[in-house]
Amino acid sequence: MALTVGYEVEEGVAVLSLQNPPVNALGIALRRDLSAAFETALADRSVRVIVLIGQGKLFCAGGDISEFGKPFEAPWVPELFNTVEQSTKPVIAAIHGAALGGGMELALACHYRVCEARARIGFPEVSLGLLPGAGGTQRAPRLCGAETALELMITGKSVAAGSGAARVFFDLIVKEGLREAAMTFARRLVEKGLPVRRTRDARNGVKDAAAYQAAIAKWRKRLGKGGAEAPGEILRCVEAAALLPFDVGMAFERAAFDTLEQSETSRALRHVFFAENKVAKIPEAKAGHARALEQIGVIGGGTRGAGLVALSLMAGFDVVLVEKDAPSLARALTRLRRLLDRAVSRGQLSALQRDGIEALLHGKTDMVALSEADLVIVAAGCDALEQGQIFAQLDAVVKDGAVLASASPFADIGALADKTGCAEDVLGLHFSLPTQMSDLVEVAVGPASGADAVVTATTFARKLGKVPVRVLGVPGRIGGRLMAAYQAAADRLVMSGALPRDVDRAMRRWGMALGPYQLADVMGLERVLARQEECGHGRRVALLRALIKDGRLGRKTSKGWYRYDADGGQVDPEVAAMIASLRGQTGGGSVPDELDIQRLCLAAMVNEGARMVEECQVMRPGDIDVAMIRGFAFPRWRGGPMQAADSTGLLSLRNLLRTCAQDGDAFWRPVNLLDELIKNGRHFSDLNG
Ligand code: T1G
Repeated sequence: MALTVGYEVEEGVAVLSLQNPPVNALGIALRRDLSAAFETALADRSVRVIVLIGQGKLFCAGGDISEFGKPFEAPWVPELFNTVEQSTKPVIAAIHGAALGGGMELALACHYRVCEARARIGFPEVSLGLLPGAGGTQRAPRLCGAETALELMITGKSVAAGSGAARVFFDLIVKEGLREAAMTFARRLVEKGLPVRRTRDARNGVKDAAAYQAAIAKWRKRLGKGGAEAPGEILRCVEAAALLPFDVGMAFERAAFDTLEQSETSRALRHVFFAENKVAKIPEAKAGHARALEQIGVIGGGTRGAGLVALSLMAGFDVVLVEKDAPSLARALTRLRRLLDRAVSRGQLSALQRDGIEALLHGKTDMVALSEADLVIVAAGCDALEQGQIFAQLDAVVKDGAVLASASPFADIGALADKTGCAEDVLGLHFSLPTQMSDLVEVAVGPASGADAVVTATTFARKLGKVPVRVLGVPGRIGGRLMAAYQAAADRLVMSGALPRDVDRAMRRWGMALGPYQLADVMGLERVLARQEECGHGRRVALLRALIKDGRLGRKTSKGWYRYDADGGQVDPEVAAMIASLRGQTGGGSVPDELDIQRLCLAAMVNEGARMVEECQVMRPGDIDVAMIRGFAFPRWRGGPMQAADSTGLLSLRNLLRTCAQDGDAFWRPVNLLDELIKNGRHFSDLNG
C-alpha cells in the first residue's frame, strides 16, 4: 500500500508531506506513516529541521470521521501530536487550503506555523457533537486566549488564516509560494541555532487571567443551561487549560472527548456529515452533463414563485417571470420587492445590489417570453390538469434543451412529461418553504427524466446555495409524505386522548422546532388538508375538516388548533370540545404520555420513509434524513428520522406500528423492509452504502 506520508530531505530539512487524498484525514494509515516518518527524521543526523506540508487541495481536514465509533488504533492523535511537540528538532507546519480540527491541532503541536493567508483554519468538531480532542483545547488558548479559542471551537466556523484573531497562530503568512517560504523559514531557524518552541509552554494567551476568566464567564452565560453537550465540554476544557498543568489538562480533554465520542448525538451528527456528502452521489451525476444556465423562467409569482425569482436573481441569473395577467404580475412584483427589501434588511444584499439585480428581471404575461430560458419552473399553484396544460404550452415555446420543472410537491412528473415532446427534459424541483430560509430542494425524477436535465437541475439548486435531494417523482416527495405521516400520528394520538398542546410540547421536547399543530397553524389548515389528502390520509382528517368547516384556517384567521392574540397562541377550549365530541363518536383510548407521543410520531415517519426506501423512491435512507433536516426542521442532532429509528430501536418501533395496525388501518402496518432489517439484525444505516 502506498505510503500516506512523503519523505524527502533537502539541505538538512526533512519535508514530510501528507498524502492521504482527498483531504489528508488523520486515518490510521496516515498516523502510522507520520509516526514512522518522524522517527526517521529524528534519527537522521543530517536532518536539522522538519517541515510538515499537505499534498492536494489542503493541509489536513482532521481526524478520520469514519473511524469514530470504533476502537481507536494506536498511535492515536493526541499521543502522535505529543511526539511531534516533543521533537528535539524544530518542526514547522506549512499550511495551505485548510487546517481543520485535528489538522489545526497538528499545526499547534508543531513549533512554528507558516501559512497561506487564504487558508481556512478552524475547529469544526462541535458540528460533529465532539470537541478538539488532540490538544486543541489546551494548546490553542495558550496562544490565542480564551475568547478566540471559544469563538472558534463553540461556533465551529472556519476563518481565513490571515484574518484578525487567527493571525496569532502563525509566524509567517504568505500570499503564495508556501513551500519556498517554509524552506526559507527552516533555513533561518538553522542560522538562529534551532530553538524548539513548544506550544504547551506558551503563556501568551493565558497570562491575562482576568481577561481569560471574563471570556469563560461570557461564554458560560451565553451557553446557559441544557442544550447540546459538546459546547459545555469545550468550555470546561478551555477553562482547565488556564488552571491545570498541560498533561493534566490533556487528560481532562481526553475524558471529555471519549464521553462525547460515544454519545448518540455525536453518532447522529457524524451520520449527517456523511449523509450530506453522499446525497450528491446520484446515478445521473456519472452520465449527465450540466447544460448552460443563464436565463431562468418562472411561471407564477405567488409565495413560492416570488421566492424562486428572488433566489435566482440573488444568484445572478437573468430571470423571466410570467404571470397570467397584468394585475397578477403587479402583485407578484410587489411580493418580490418585499422579499428583496427583506434580504437587504438582513444584510444578505446591499441596496445597490438590489437595484442592480432588478435589472435582471423581466416581468411578462405571455409565455412566448420564455423562448430563451434554459430552465423553466412552473410555480403556479394550480391543479394537475392546469399544470398539464401549462407544460403543453411551454413545450411549444421553449428552445431545445430547456429543462422544464414543476415546483409542486404533488405533481406527477411522468404525466406532465407526457404532455410534452421532451419528456427527458421534464422533472420536479420542489423548494420547501420558506424558500429563502429552507436549504432543501427535492429534485423529482420522472420515468423519462434524462441525466443532463437532472444534473442541470441539481447544479441550479446548488448555485442557489441549496441542498438538492433526488427523489422519484411520486406525489408528496420526501418531506410531504413524512410530514403527512407525522400529522397522521399526531391526529391518532389526539383521537386517543392527547390534546394538541400535549403533542406539540412532547415533540418540541424531543427536538422538533415546532409541534405538528403549531406548524399546521403556520402553514394554514387548508394546505395541511391538501397535503394529507394528496398523501393518502383523506380518511384520517375528520378533525381537521371539522376545524376548517368552523372557519379555523390557522394563524391567518387568528384561530386554528390554537387561538392567536397579542400574546401568541393560546389553547382554545372550543377545539378541545370539538375533539371531545369527535372522540365521543369514535371512543377515545388511554391518554398517551410524552414518550408514547414521541415514539408514535417517529414510528409513523420512519415507516413512511422505509416504504420510500423499499420502493426505491430514494437512493438511501440517509437522503431522507438530509431532506428532513434541511427542509423540515428535523433536529440535526437526532440525525434525521431514519438514523433516529436506528438509535431508538427498530424492534420497538415496529411493534408499536403492529399494535396500531390492529385497528385494520393499513397505513400503520409495518413495511416489509422493517421486518427484514430486524430479522437480519441490520439497521437503516447499513443501507446508506
Ligand atoms: N474524515 C473522513 N472523511 C472526510 C473528512 C474527515 N475529516 N473530511 C472530508 N472527508 C471526505 C468526505 O466525506 C468526502 O468523501 C471527501 O472527503 C471530500 O470531502 C481529533 C476529533 C475539508 C472542508 O469536521 O469540512 O479532527 O463523499 O466533499 O467540499 O480533534 O470535507 O468523496 O466519499 O466535503 O472540498 C474534524 C470535515 C474532524 C472537517 C473539504 N474535521 N470536512 O470540503 O470536500 S474530527 C472536520 C470538511 C477531529 C480531532 C477531531 C470538508 C472540507 P466522499 P468534501 P470539500
